[in-house]
Amino acid sequence: MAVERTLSIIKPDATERNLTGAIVAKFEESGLRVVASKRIHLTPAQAGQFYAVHAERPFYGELCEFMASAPVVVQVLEGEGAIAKNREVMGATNPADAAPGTIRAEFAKSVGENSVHGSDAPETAAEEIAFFFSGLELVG
Ligand code: RTP
Ligand code: MG
Repeated sequence: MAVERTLSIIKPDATERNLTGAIVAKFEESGLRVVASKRIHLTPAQAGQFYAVHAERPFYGELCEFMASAPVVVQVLEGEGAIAKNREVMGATNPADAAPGTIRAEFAKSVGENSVHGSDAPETAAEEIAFFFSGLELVG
Protein backbone atom coordinates (compact mmCIF):
# COMPACT_ATOMS: atom_id res chain seq x y z
CA MET A 1 0.00 0.00 0.00
CA ALA A 2 1.18 3.52 -0.77
CA VAL A 3 2.51 5.98 1.79
CA GLU A 4 -0.15 8.68 2.24
CA ARG A 5 -0.70 11.85 4.23
CA THR A 6 -3.95 12.77 5.95
CA LEU A 7 -5.23 15.77 7.88
CA SER A 8 -6.18 15.25 11.51
CA ILE A 9 -7.86 17.67 13.89
CA ILE A 10 -7.98 17.15 17.64
CA LYS A 11 -11.27 18.92 18.36
CA PRO A 12 -12.17 21.40 21.15
CA ASP A 13 -13.82 18.81 23.43
CA ALA A 14 -10.48 16.94 23.53
CA THR A 15 -8.07 19.89 23.86
CA GLU A 16 -10.25 21.26 26.69
CA ARG A 17 -9.90 17.97 28.61
CA ASN A 18 -6.11 17.80 28.11
CA LEU A 19 -6.39 14.74 25.87
CA THR A 20 -3.97 15.89 23.14
CA GLY A 21 -1.11 13.66 24.29
CA ALA A 22 -3.31 10.59 24.79
CA ILE A 23 -4.73 11.00 21.28
CA VAL A 24 -1.33 11.54 19.64
CA ALA A 25 -0.13 8.39 21.43
CA LYS A 26 -2.92 6.41 19.70
CA PHE A 27 -1.80 7.74 16.30
CA GLU A 28 1.85 6.89 16.97
CA GLU A 29 1.06 3.44 18.39
CA SER A 30 -0.78 2.63 15.15
CA GLY A 31 2.34 3.43 13.12
CA LEU A 32 1.25 6.86 11.89
CA ARG A 33 3.91 9.59 12.02
CA VAL A 34 3.15 13.23 12.90
CA VAL A 35 4.86 15.26 10.14
CA ALA A 36 3.22 18.63 10.98
CA SER A 37 1.42 19.93 14.05
CA LYS A 38 0.05 23.19 15.40
CA ARG A 39 -2.44 24.43 17.98
CA ILE A 40 -4.80 27.12 16.71
CA HIS A 41 -8.12 28.70 17.69
CA LEU A 42 -10.44 28.79 14.66
CA THR A 43 -12.94 31.59 14.14
CA PRO A 44 -16.52 30.45 13.34
CA ALA A 45 -15.94 31.68 9.75
CA GLN A 46 -12.79 29.57 9.38
CA ALA A 47 -14.59 26.53 10.80
CA GLY A 48 -17.43 27.19 8.34
CA GLN A 49 -15.00 27.32 5.43
CA PHE A 50 -13.31 24.08 6.48
CA TYR A 51 -16.66 22.27 6.83
CA ALA A 52 -18.30 23.96 3.79
CA VAL A 53 -19.13 20.49 2.39
CA HIS A 54 -21.63 20.11 5.27
CA ALA A 55 -23.23 23.57 4.77
CA GLU A 56 -26.67 22.10 3.99
CA ARG A 57 -26.68 19.63 6.90
CA PRO A 58 -28.87 20.42 9.92
CA PHE A 59 -25.91 20.22 12.32
CA TYR A 60 -23.71 22.69 10.36
CA GLY A 61 -24.27 25.75 12.60
CA GLU A 62 -23.72 23.75 15.76
CA LEU A 63 -20.60 22.14 14.26
CA CYS A 64 -19.00 25.49 13.30
CA GLU A 65 -19.77 26.97 16.72
CA PHE A 66 -18.28 23.91 18.45
CA MET A 67 -15.11 23.92 16.32
CA ALA A 68 -14.52 27.58 17.25
CA SER A 69 -15.31 27.11 20.96
CA ALA A 70 -11.75 26.30 22.10
CA PRO A 71 -8.34 25.56 20.53
CA VAL A 72 -7.80 22.65 18.16
CA VAL A 73 -4.61 20.80 17.23
CA VAL A 74 -4.26 20.33 13.48
CA GLN A 75 -1.79 17.70 12.31
CA VAL A 76 -0.63 15.91 9.20
CA LEU A 77 -0.23 12.17 9.74
CA GLU A 78 1.86 10.06 7.37
CA GLY A 79 2.09 6.33 6.82
CA GLU A 80 1.07 3.34 4.71
CA GLY A 81 -2.62 3.76 3.93
CA ALA A 82 -2.72 6.70 6.37
CA ILE A 83 -6.20 7.91 5.41
CA ALA A 84 -7.96 4.62 6.19
CA LYS A 85 -5.66 3.82 9.12
CA ASN A 86 -6.43 7.16 10.78
CA ARG A 87 -10.17 6.62 10.38
CA GLU A 88 -9.79 3.13 11.87
CA VAL A 89 -7.93 4.55 14.89
CA MET A 90 -10.60 7.30 15.27
CA GLY A 91 -13.57 4.90 15.21
CA ALA A 92 -17.12 5.58 14.01
CA THR A 93 -18.48 9.17 14.01
CA ASN A 94 -20.96 8.32 16.79
CA PRO A 95 -19.02 7.08 19.84
CA ALA A 96 -21.90 4.69 20.61
CA ASP A 97 -20.98 2.83 17.40
CA ALA A 98 -17.17 3.13 17.73
CA ALA A 99 -15.13 -0.06 18.18
CA PRO A 100 -13.51 -0.60 21.59
CA GLY A 101 -10.05 0.94 21.89
CA THR A 102 -10.67 3.60 19.26
CA ILE A 103 -10.23 7.30 20.09
CA ARG A 104 -13.94 8.03 19.82
CA ALA A 105 -14.93 5.00 21.91
CA GLU A 106 -12.55 6.08 24.67
CA PHE A 107 -12.83 9.87 24.56
CA ALA A 108 -15.72 11.27 22.49
CA LYS A 109 -18.56 12.98 24.36
CA SER A 110 -21.26 12.73 21.64
CA VAL A 111 -21.78 12.38 17.87
CA GLY A 112 -21.00 16.11 17.51
CA GLU A 113 -18.29 16.50 20.12
CA ASN A 114 -16.36 13.48 18.94
CA SER A 115 -12.75 14.47 19.70
CA VAL A 116 -11.14 14.06 16.26
CA HIS A 117 -11.51 14.74 12.54
CA GLY A 118 -9.78 12.78 9.79
CA SER A 119 -9.78 13.26 6.01
CA ASP A 120 -11.94 10.73 4.15
CA ALA A 121 -10.20 10.39 0.73
CA PRO A 122 -6.94 11.31 -1.07
CA GLU A 123 -8.50 14.40 -2.73
CA THR A 124 -9.99 15.77 0.50
CA ALA A 125 -6.75 14.98 2.37
CA ALA A 126 -4.74 17.09 -0.11
CA GLU A 127 -7.27 19.98 0.12
CA GLU A 128 -7.48 19.86 3.91
CA ILE A 129 -3.68 19.74 4.35
CA ALA A 130 -3.32 22.77 2.06
CA PHE A 131 -6.06 24.58 4.05
CA PHE A 132 -3.88 24.55 7.19
CA PHE A 133 -0.24 24.04 6.16
CA SER A 134 2.33 25.30 3.67
CA GLY A 135 4.75 22.82 2.11
CA LEU A 136 7.55 24.19 4.34
CA GLU A 137 5.67 23.08 7.45
CA LEU A 138 5.55 19.41 6.44
CA VAL A 139 8.59 17.69 7.88
CA GLY A 140 8.74 13.96 7.21
P1 RTP B 1 -14.98 14.19 10.57
O1 RTP B 1 -15.31 14.72 9.19
O2 RTP B 1 -15.03 15.24 11.65
O3 RTP B 1 -13.71 13.39 10.59
O4 RTP B 1 -16.08 13.13 10.99
P2 RTP B 1 -16.81 12.03 10.13
O5 RTP B 1 -16.24 11.98 8.73
O6 RTP B 1 -16.81 10.80 10.94
O7 RTP B 1 -18.28 12.62 10.10
P3 RTP B 1 -19.00 13.58 9.03
O8 RTP B 1 -20.23 12.91 8.56
O9 RTP B 1 -18.00 14.08 8.02
O10 RTP B 1 -19.46 14.79 9.96
C1 RTP B 1 -18.55 15.81 10.30
C2 RTP B 1 -18.69 16.14 11.76
O11 RTP B 1 -19.94 16.76 11.99
C3 RTP B 1 -20.40 16.45 13.31
N1 RTP B 1 -21.68 15.77 13.24
N2 RTP B 1 -22.67 16.06 14.03
N3 RTP B 1 -25.17 16.11 15.36
C4 RTP B 1 -24.97 15.24 14.38
O12 RTP B 1 -25.81 14.45 14.03
C5 RTP B 1 -23.68 15.24 13.71
N4 RTP B 1 -23.33 14.47 12.70
C6 RTP B 1 -22.05 14.79 12.40
C7 RTP B 1 -19.35 15.55 13.94
O13 RTP B 1 -18.44 16.37 14.68
C8 RTP B 1 -18.68 14.94 12.73
O14 RTP B 1 -17.40 14.47 13.04
MG1 MG C 1 -15.98 13.71 7.50
